[in-house]
Amino acid sequence: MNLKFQKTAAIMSATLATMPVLAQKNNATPKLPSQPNVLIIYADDLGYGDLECYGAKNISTPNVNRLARNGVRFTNAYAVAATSTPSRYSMLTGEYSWRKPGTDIAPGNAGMIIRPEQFTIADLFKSAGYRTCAIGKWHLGMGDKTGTQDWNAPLPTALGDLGFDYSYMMAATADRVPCVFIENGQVANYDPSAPIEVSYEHNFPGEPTGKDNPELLYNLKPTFGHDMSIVNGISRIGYMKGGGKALWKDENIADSITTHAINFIREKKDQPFFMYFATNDVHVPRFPHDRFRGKNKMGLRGDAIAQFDWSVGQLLTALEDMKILDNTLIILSSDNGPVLNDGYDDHAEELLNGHSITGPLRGSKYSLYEGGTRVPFIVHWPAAKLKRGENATVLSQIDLIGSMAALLQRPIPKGSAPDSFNRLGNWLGSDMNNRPWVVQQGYDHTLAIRTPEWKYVEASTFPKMKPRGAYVETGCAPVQQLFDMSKVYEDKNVATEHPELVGQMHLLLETIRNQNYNLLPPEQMP
Ligand code: NG6
Ligand code: CA
Repeated sequence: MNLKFQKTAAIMSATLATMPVLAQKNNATPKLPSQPNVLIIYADDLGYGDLECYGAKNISTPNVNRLARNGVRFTNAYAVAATSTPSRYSMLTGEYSWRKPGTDIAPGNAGMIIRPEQFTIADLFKSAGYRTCAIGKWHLGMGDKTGTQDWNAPLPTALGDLGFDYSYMMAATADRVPCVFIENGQVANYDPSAPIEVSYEHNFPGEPTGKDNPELLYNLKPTFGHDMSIVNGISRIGYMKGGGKALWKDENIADSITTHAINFIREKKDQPFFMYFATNDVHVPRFPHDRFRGKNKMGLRGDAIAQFDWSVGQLLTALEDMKILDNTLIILSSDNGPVLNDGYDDHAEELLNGHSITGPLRGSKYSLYEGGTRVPFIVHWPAAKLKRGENATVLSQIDLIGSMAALLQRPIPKGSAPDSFNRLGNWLGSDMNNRPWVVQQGYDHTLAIRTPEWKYVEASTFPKMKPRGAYVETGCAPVQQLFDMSKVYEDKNVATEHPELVGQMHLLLETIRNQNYNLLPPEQMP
């Protein structure tokens, strides 16, 4: 790696960096069919080893297999962070979450973290004449200010202000209140006989909790945390009152979001659509519908993977029925790595039966090791005649906006999506040049950077094992770590053997952290 910053290169890159993404270094893209529908299928906590097409043996995922068989299946693709909120924030805005305070795991009453004035992926598609929608798990705040929402009225600001024409979302996660869907900024199926109140500070008088009323937990019990309000026989994080008919039933969430997604697609076939379909599967509480139960030997976590695969199949069938599958670009991935015990007694660990949730990778959700952010990533677009099969190109979800801007031939407003580059050729499998580096964010704000050959984890005082909740490796260490990426499992820190390389990787990370893309030598420019 050459990190001698040459002045001319710096000046050249400085000029490039101020231009819209379209004008930036553009990796080779083939001639493409115009105006494809774009469907992002975004699983929650689905691991690198959790799908049959990524080597899983105990579970069958025929619908995802079909996507992989007829598409490109990536083996070095990364979510930006090892947890949901920062990962989603980064992907939808093209700005690294670690630049923006307030992007850590959000409570269900968080105010909108992406602000209306920010440019999002949905704004981009809208500017190109697409119908846009978001369905499923949001986890990026709704309403103006944390804790001030009146859930009984239309929220003053919601996804409509971020470019989504239609939205049907859980405010946060299934393990956080409020346990209702928000449709276009209002509680769906609102029940006026049961006004909704939400607090992350105190319970409401007379309301049972998992802590005090474990006898009411007829569906799932917590293993840690998750012992506040009880909805559908499952205790959650946070307190809520009311909801009545609007409260979700966990076993129906996949059906509900899949139906809403298909309805949206069917509504108007003559205009292209962009859909962000973010599943609750396979996040906790894992409580899939009965018809997915007991068909694999991994218990509820396996059943949730089967349910995810079913949702994928339903979408494929609907697109096929409407004869639009051919010109729909589908990207399937996950927001972060997988985890076993994340707070509910679903026996995920005991029932593994030899399954590895991260395949050959070290670490898991919350970790800076590869299992935290290296995720399944499949691209499917029959009309574009992509080069099918396995593809080892290094990619990051941060480049979603930059790459879609190139696809749509639309500019990105100056100053927006500052960290997102056009890697469309990579994403479609036509350009095999790796992204020169990928930045990974762990549970805290410690960062790692991976080049195709090496991975550097900065020194951190954060504990080696996550101190609360899931007991997993954070990847943090008080010393700098360097791993040779030709060895898949990161078990040998070789930092002391390569001090010069450590220095270069550290400098590269600092250059990116300071957003000095203009100082990167051309070969390090994404
Ligand atoms: C943690 C929760 C965990 C999960 C996670 C968010 C506890 C003890 N643990 O704080 O269960 O909800 O947040 O997961 O409450 S994520 O995939 O949405 O980031
Ligand atoms: Ca997640």
